[in-house]
Amino acid sequence: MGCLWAARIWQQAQLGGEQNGKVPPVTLLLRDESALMRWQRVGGVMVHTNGTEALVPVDATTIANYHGPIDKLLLCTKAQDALITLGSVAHLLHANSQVFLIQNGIKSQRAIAEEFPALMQLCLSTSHGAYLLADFNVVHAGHGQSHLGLLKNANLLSSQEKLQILNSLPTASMNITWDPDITGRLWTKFAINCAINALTVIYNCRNGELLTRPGAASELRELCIEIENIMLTIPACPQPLTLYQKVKTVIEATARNYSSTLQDVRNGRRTEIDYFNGYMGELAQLADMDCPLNDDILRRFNAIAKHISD
Ligand code: KPL
Repeated sequence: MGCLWAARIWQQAQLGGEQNGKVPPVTLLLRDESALMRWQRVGGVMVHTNGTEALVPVDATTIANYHGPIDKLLLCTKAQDALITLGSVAHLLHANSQVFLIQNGIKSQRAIAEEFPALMQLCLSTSHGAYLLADFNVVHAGHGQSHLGLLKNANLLSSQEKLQILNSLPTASMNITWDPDITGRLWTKFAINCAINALTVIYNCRNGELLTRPGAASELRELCIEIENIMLTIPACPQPLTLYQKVKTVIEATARNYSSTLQDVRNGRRTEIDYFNGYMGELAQLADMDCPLNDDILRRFNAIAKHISD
């Protein structure tokens, strides 16, 4: 996702720059020298879209070598790395910096809001599909939609300011619209991920098969009921959530896809399960509720995927 967004922002900046004679810099902040060497071999980000490819000469450096300041930061880490990564560049931000968070779930966004209360925290929720063919070679697979909004103080910005923010982003290529209730959207998406992702690993199947395999289909229904009850304790979550209907719609739209969590497990990558069903368990506990099916699903998931540590 980081490669795709960096390339699309660079292309957008180029268009804007052509109009006003000034191209704002876009820099990929990489975690270490070895990532930087891999980027140097490509010389930017190669974007593959609909059978065509284009080398987008996005600049890059390591976090350690970047001295800022950062006006806009798009944080493209997994949920579990978001807070610590933000902490590692926080000294480069200033009072008017805008931080865009694109993580799955909502736990990491809430943790960041608590740790950095003064930060302008914009959250992005996107259904664009992207995967890496090789280092810095990204396929923009499914063209979806992106929603952007403020996690806290939703009314903080004027219409003019929202427009300015949207105009600084690749609104057309990433299909971005402003969402006045991004928090509700993130809670809903979180609940949907909790219903789908772990089950696709347990049944080792495409999203669509969760509706057709008898065992999976009944567990999915029961899990949705359990999750919906927990979500009733979250005032910021839209009520009624009608989770099963929403999950069914998403599954039908992505029937041939493998969930991001199953892809992570198959590729030996760390998953975000602690930020999905793990967090759901924490929320149940906070509300003094039991969630036996979610607990059982976590246990079965971990038996399959616990060996993965990175
Ligand atoms: O967001 C997804 C994911 O895979 O993480 C779903 C909604 C399950 C679509 O695949």
